[in-house]
Amino acid sequence: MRLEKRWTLKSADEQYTQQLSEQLRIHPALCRLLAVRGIADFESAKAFFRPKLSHLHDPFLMKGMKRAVERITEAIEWHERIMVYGDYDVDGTTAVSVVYSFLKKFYDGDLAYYIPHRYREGYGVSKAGIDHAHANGYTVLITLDCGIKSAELIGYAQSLGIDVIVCDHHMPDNNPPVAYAILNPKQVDCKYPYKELSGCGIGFKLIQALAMHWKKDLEEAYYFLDLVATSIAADIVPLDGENRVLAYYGLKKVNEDPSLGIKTLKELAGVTRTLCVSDLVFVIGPRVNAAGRMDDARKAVDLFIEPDPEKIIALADALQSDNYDRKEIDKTITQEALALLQGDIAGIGKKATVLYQSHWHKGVVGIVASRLIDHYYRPTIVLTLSNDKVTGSARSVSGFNIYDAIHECRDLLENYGGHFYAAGMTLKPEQVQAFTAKFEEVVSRTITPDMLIPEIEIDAEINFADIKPAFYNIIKQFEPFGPTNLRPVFLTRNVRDWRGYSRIVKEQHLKFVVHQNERDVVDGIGFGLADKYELVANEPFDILYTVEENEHNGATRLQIKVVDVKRTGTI
Ligand SMILES: [Mn+2]
Repeated sequence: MRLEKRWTLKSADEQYTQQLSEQLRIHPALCRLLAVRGIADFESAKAFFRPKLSHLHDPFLMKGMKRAVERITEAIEWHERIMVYGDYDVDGTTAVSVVYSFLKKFYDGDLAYYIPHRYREGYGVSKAGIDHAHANGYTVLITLDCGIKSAELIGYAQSLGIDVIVCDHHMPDNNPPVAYAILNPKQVDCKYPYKELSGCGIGFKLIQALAMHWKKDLEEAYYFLDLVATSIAADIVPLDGENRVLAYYGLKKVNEDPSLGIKTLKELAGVTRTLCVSDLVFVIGPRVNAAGRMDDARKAVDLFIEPDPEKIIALADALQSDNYDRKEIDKTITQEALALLQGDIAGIGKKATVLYQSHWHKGVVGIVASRLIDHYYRPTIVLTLSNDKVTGSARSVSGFNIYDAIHECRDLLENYGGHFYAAGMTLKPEQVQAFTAKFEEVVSRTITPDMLIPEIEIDAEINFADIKPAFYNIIKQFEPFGPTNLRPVFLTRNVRDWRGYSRIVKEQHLKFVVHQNERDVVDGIGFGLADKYELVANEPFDILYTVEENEHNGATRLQIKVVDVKRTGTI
């Protein structure tokens, strides 16, 4: 079943579009794309199209940076024991790898890293971790991608004589920890000009500051940009501002001179093409994450900090096999979940999905929740049993704040946390039924009907005649694509099949050969669009697509990747 989608045109400042057209003298649709991305004039367009490492902000603009750098420098001078502590996901493990490896280059004293176990210790700073640091004489603890919400535990560490440097990008609440230093641009009194760094991005700013303070070549820090780019992709942070520069140079490193860990993962995955942001999300990310989901995330860090190529191959193999297990489990649970939903007659018309099975694997419930939304487009929670507690993950649909909805059910929960689009919770098994009913009640009361229809956002309307190499060459310069800078989606109205050439391929897909005004024939592919064949073959329609380059027999040519079609006159 394919869900009908609503089409909306992204808003753009008309004055920006106008000004850019005059200054850049490129196609007005391209100026609109820039305006949609908040770019107003020639100078900002130039910075966007030509990212430079010199555009990176001064790390010392970040509150706490000077104090953090001085404390680490002192720790090295006095040969103190330093521990780098991070979360078990891609962002956390890359952050730990970057900061640990950088320090290792300049410090031959005691340096260790610590990743909490996903199931035994859970997310964030753990008491077991602090006790371990204290028992072994560590006096400086650098937390990465976590810490800002662990006021109590960080207070405990400080009371044991450990100086804690928190590097986190999560939103601080009104009970921030009293740490030795806190690096987090989302603190209200932090003047740092860019707020959307990943956790590993904050770790990068720390090593950039250390390199500056120690008068080292900045290349020593830039060396780690492949891991920083991986964290940006996997943590789904915006791809604008400083993240765009980091991702741009990080991808360059991934493709031209990757660290051995990334290179080996890429080879094992059998990928030979030039990697883009979505490859970091779908090829590298899952393999790094699989370690923590299936077993122990320390394998991921070891892969990135290990100098011995043979050991790297063994570690990458282990991640590859964890990822294989993860995929199998993910597939089985998704099938079971879909079968439950299909069999649930009483569930028809519900505004939310809540599913619970005690035997489901805790490591994949979030992934499964996302997959269910592709079939049943509504806020979704998938629950399982772990250590006598019910625990689960929530994923939302565009525009609906799932964290707020869960917060409204707090009297039935033991614990919960998260963001607008994703959250997690634990509850007692006997509360599952009440929670399911309450969540449905809250969602049906607060969600608007249009939020339950998947949306496709359009960047600009163009004619087929506009699709030319010069036009495409500029689109290419919008890369890397990612959140806030997605591959542009174009609308062309009133097109028709060309001489009956459009056809269904492999039962599910639709091969398009279409024209506008009896000329400008364009071809392309629409994955999963076979059910639109009757419309496409017989009637005029409006079409949404991205423009792609296709290599065939050594020649490259442009074609379109069709996202959706609707009968002309219906939008
Ligand atoms: Mn993170």
